[in-house]
Amino acid sequence: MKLILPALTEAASPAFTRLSNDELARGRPSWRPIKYSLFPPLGLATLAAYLDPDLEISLHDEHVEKLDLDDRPDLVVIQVYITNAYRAYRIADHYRARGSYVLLGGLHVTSLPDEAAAHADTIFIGPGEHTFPQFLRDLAAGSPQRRYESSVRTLEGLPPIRRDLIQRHRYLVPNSIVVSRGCPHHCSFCYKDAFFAGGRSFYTQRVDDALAEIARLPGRHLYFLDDHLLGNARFARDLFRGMKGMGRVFQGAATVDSILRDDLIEEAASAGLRSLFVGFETLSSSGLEATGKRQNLGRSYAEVVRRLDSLGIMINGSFVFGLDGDDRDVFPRTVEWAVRSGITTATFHILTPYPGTALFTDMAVRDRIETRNWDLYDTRHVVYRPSHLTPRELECGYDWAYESFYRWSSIAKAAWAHESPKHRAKHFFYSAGWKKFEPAWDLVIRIKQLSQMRPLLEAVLAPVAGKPYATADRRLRQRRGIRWSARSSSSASC
Ligand code: B12
Ligand code: SF4
Repeated sequence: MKLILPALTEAASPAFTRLSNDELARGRPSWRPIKYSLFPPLGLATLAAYLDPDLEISLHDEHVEKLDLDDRPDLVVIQVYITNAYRAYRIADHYRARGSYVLLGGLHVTSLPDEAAAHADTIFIGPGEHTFPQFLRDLAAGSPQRRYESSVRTLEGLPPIRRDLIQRHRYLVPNSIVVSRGCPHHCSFCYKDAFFAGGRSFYTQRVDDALAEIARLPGRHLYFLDDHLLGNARFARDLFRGMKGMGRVFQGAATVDSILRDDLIEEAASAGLRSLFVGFETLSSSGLEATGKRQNLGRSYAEVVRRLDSLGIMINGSFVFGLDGDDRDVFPRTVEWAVRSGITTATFHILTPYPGTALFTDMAVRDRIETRNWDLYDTRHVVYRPSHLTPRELECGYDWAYESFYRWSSIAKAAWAHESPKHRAKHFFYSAGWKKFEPAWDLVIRIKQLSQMRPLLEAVLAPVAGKPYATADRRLRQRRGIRWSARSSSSASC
């Protein structure tokens, strides 16, 4: 049995570039090996847990290794994202021609089941935690179905993820983990509502199970890939309290409103949260309104930054360009704000209407979808007709935003926005390390020494002279009405 995460076209054939001459002339940022050597295929390792442990199973991630396609496995399980869809279909066709039974599942299969069905013996719609074991039972009984749709949604009683199948040394962050699925919000551009249609769209593990999974992970560093780690406040609070004292440093993602709400973020900081992906998306309220991102409306982004900063939590800000109100000013306005605010790293996206989303349906009705070449749905290309920008202006503005945000002078300026020299230094090294040393990362990946870089990552994520712990715990105590004093701090369990 073989489980495969195919790579997107660009990664599978680096020698071949799909950039047009115009793009090449503009020196568009291209394939970044380090981005694809971050996380292992967690979804497939999750599914592998349902297989008989005595079976011969192999798990392959084409982003980090060359696939051997000369074998003839009985069963091939392939995960399909939008940008790897064509590659996934080619691999599926190849194995079916060799007599293997091929399963396709994942986000893109869920969005476009009929497209995927042409390349598979069986397809899976939605999360696989219940449909995959059902399929295995049907297969054993000799009656596998052509199509399975997930409707039962729970993470209770999951078998432990088969992390033994993951080649840890190939990843900078092998300890990726998800303790919930989905999100309580409904942004019109997000994959979430389509993927979780037909059942619950936000649910968590039991806290004890999540803590047990964390305890199984070696090392200190964790990356929570949950869409919204603070989405269920009670669950998150119990999780963070359980994590206190585990000595972890971790990264995750959360929304603007959840950062400002009560003291959950302090709990997270004192459990070890050191960097957070925050969906700011746009500085325009009409843009937020139009995309259904109401949880950001009327919230002070400056206060979000100030709060995270005071806890020593670095910020990876996410921003989308090409919303209907966006004109040429959106690029300098956004970058200027991000640099001035001291955002540590920025992820810019060109608005991308994924099939299945409300955004896609709306654009299709208005005949604004310009291409259905899924390779281009990578948030770097314009695939629809923007309203106040030409596609070229949008792509150039996006490239300019990256170039401008990660210029040395901008990194220095953003780092300088923090109060303490240590925080400034940490910002500077993290941001520069991520974007300014591409050839060095490539070399480390080529010589298979990525795991040697993990202690460095942990060091950068270490608290700034214990400040975040102290600040977070002091605030928690103040909120709970406990007087803070030097004596109580030395005897406290925190
Ligand atoms: C980590 C991550 C990455 C990582 C690596 C992915 C990896 N190694 O798995 C990196 C940084 C490389 C990455 C890159 C990109 N990503 Co990404 N990424 C994610 C993220 C945050 C987590 C994925 C994850 O591990 N989820 C947890 C596991 C448990 O769930 P899962 O993988 O979906 O697997 C479950 C089901 O899908 C299903 N399943 C999957 N395959 C199969 C197969 C079978 C047979 C069955 C039965 C079931 C099944 O069962 C699994 C268990 O429930 C998701 C957001 C999210 N919450 O999922 C975005 C996400 C998947 N990424 C997205 C995008 C757009 C991209 C990029 C194109 C864009 C960009 N600008 O970076 C690139 C290209 C990706 C590619 N290879 O083609 C979109 C996908 C949209 C879509 N409709 O496909 C998402 C949803 C983000 C978003 N909110 O828009 N990504
Ligand atoms: S808050 Fe994030 S994960 Fe949730 S629906 Fe909006 S974009 Fe998707």
